[in-house]
Amino acid sequence: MNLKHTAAKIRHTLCDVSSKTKTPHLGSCLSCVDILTSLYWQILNIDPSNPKMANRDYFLLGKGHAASALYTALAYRGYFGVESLYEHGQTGSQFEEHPGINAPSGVESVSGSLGHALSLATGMALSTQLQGRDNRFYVLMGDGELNEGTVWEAAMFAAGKQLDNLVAIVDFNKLQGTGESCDIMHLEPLEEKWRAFGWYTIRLDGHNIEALNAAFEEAKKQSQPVCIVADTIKGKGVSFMENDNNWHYRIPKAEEVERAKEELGL
Ligand SMILES: Cc1ncc(C[n+]2csc(CCOP(=O)(O)OP(=O)(O)O)c2C)c(N)n1
Repeated sequence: MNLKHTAAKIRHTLCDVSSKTKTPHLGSCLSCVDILTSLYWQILNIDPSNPKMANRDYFLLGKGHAASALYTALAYRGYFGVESLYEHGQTGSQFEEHPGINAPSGVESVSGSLGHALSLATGMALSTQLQGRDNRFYVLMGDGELNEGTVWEAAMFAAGKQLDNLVAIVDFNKLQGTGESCDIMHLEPLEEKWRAFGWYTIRLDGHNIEALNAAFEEAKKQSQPVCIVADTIKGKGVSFMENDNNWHYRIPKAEEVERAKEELGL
């Protein structure tokens, strides 16, 4: 399977859905598509026809404002039809702008208030270990999300409990809603911070799907929690959106979606 093509299709659908449903956070979504593609197509032990499979792996989206990226990956992975993505953000829809309690099949947790997913996953990972089960837990956080103190409380706890079934991924696109992440909070040296908290760390290009696949396999061999610091580009894949933080909120016009489609080679 050509995962680069899968990622390109997801990116185009994200642009189209944002344009047609008038929903924001497109730059945030495009940033994490390759991470989701690696996880959902290569790494996670999941079965879209049996979404509650007892021994499944869990993905928790910390940066809940990128819900559309998760919904779109789930749709292409077969959890529901791609056409339902166009209900995104509409009144009464399951596809809320941040995943809610009625979220569609495959969504494992509510999110939107940044900084809670790692705590949630830490509790789930510990409970799973205590029951002698082998589910694994993957949490995707934005770099701005790391401003939240709850993240570091969970980081300390997870390492103390040697949760070797827990992987945190930081979508390190260097931007957040209102500016540059390292200006707003002193994040670097980021890997060293996670290591000091007792985590095994890997740093990589978050748009290199092969490198992501290899890193997630490496993570499975560790006897402590793993943090993957993924260098990414907000708006990745569409030249006029890349590193332009206006696309945290901006909605593309139909002609911009067409330009994006061409650039994505579709
Ligand atoms: C607790 C909390 N505070 C503030 C917000 C508002 N908010 C939504 S997105 C965002 C920026 C997030 O930046 P980052 O985590 O770096 O994600 P990116 O969109 O850059 O990928 C903020 C502050 C929120 N959702 N939750």
